[in-house]
Amino acid sequence: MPDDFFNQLSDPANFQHPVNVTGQDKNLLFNQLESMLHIREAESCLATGKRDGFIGGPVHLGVGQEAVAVGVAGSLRKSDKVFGAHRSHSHVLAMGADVYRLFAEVLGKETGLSRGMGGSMHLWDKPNGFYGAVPIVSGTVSLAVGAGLAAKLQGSKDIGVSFLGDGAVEEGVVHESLNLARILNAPVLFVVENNLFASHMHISLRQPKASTARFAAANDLPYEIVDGNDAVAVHKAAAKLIANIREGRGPAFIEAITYRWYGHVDWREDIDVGVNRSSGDVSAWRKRDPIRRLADGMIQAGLCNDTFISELKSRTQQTISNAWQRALADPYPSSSALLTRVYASTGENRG
Ligand SMILES: Cc1ncc(C[n+]2csc(CCOP(=O)(O)OP(=O)(O)O)c2C)c(N)n1
Ligand SMILES: [Mg+2]
Repeated sequence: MPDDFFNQLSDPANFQHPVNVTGQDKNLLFNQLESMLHIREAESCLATGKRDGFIGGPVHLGVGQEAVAVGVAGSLRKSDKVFGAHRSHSHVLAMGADVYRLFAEVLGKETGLSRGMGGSMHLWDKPNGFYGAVPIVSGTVSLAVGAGLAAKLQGSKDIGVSFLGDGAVEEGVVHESLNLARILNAPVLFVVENNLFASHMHISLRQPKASTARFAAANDLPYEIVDGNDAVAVHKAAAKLIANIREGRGPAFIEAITYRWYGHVDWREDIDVGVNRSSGDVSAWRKRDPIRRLADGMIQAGLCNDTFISELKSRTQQTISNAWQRALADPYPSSSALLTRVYASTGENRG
């Protein structure tokens, strides 16, 4: 029963066990572990950078949710068209973006992914298949349908991917997008990161039922509900659905149940402003850490040991620290840059 499984997954006392890695490709597991650590350390660096006053704009951190982006990205190509939203550092990094350019963007530097014009919520990295994150909740969902449809009309096997939140699903355009994708058989994967909150409000105060997969069923899309803190579970669901989409069988939907460790925006936990967010829940969810769980699963399977994990962590921290220092030293865009790339008519300055 989907609702029963959802209810088990949304209780943080469950699913704290090591990830089952039996039968999984070894290289894929190491890649997943490295990628999640990379994202975790990058976002931890941004949390500190924001707290210490280096970052001007808001920063929406997805610490705790890394397995969703990494689990899906393992089955994507750079020619696919991936869209995110306001909490998309994990999505762009999982697709292979240079963390230095992400940092430069968040700092408003001219070397940033969007040339310093957008900040944390306007990320763009076309060479790695990331077609955009925007702060307008649900604003990119229909674009992913259009991009998937364009790929289909061009005869490629590429797909559109929409990462969206449980709050975004409350916008009408999501339901129109699901319907249109299905009726046109557009190659699109919808990935709902259901972290149980939209801003500060728990889903039980917003929806009669907490699982968003019922909207996939209502629009006749195949769907999977997965443990969003288990990279292998996300990978298995994504690999299966993406293979079907590439075969021309139309759109599909994943609902990944997860939780963000920080509050809605910036580095605080937001216990006091969260409606139904308690410190007990946050600490229970921290025990369902997707990185620790994959590491434990790999150690249990004899693939690595604790020394390997701590060395990998130190190496990753060094990479992140170097990228941050380099981005900090970069210049801001000049004032004349405000007028370039406003119109796209000439083809000049694109890219
Ligand atoms: C159209 C629109 N409405 C409201 C907001 C304000 N807002 C920003 S994030 C957010 C909550 C989004 O929740 P969800 O989609 O679950 O994503 P999460 O923050 O949990 O990752 C809201 C309401 C917005 N940016 N855009
Ligand atoms: Mg949410």
